[in-house]
Amino acid sequence: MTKARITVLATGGTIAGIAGSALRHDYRPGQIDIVEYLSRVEGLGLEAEFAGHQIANIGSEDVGPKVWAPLHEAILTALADPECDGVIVTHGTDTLEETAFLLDLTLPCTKPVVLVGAMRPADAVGYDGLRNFANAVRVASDAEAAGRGVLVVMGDRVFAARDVRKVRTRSTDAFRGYPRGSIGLVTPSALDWFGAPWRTDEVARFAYRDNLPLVVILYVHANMDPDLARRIVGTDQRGVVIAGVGEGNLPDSVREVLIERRKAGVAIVRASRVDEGLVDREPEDDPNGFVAARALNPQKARILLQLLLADGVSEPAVMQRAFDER
Ligand code: DAS
Repeated sequence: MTKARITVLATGGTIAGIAGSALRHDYRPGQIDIVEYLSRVEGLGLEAEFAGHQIANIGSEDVGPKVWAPLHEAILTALADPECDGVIVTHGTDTLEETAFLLDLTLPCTKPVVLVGAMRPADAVGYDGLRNFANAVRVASDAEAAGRGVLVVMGDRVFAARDVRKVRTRSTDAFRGYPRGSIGLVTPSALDWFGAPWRTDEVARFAYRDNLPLVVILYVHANMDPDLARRIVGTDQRGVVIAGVGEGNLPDSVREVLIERRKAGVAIVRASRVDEGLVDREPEDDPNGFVAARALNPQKARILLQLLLADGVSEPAVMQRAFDER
């Protein structure tokens, strides 16, 4: 069997982290470089050849355009390389869903692109990083993985980037997919897909840009002071994502502030602070000019809104179509 040729792009995180003792909980992310990491992988006997590149070596709480720009460029180079069958990105788990979704929206769906992390550092009892990586290799080596957008492999599951989110702070089973759940199950020796690819050979939905427009997330809570909303939502940002209560609800007094801001040209998207928070349009959205985030959580809704604004989209109806897309 010919070995798959996988490009591995390392950004840091717990998967490359070291605690210094198998019994310690605290650890430092991004301590193992890609050369050392791939030397540890060699012992697993995986059916793949690796070309490793170090993009960064940091905790993902610090990931932003300084990582995204070289990462996006390196993935495009790998996708264009006939000697590359698939791409794996090793990444911290804290903002993994945001990097995965940004890439999902700004890359073509021609070859597998898989993000993977770990919940325990490399010297922990029960380190999950090698298993997650071996699973990611199985997915990135499978031609059936293309045409599904960017994928995330964690805890023996395969998630679509649009669906995945971190739901636990401390568990090797920390990720869920919503609304689709996982789109496949994977172990180092088996891979089962649920359903066929749905974006085969699709071009990138948006251009990648470094300087995305400023969009804030407004977290709604009981007894919220409308003046707080007025202070947070100035007119210097181009958009606001509301992490609303329930199905994207907010106090009338705060809604009035946001209607004012909408009239001043600020784009308003209603999402939910609820984990599996589906937010559909409500009748008032039309006159208010608001957009419903549908199944996207606030942090992902923010990324999609930034890309729409960067593309010059201002009409709520056009924005809504992008939020309705799968
Ligand atoms: N260190 C955090 C991060 O880099 C957690 C992790 O990697 O899992 O996201």
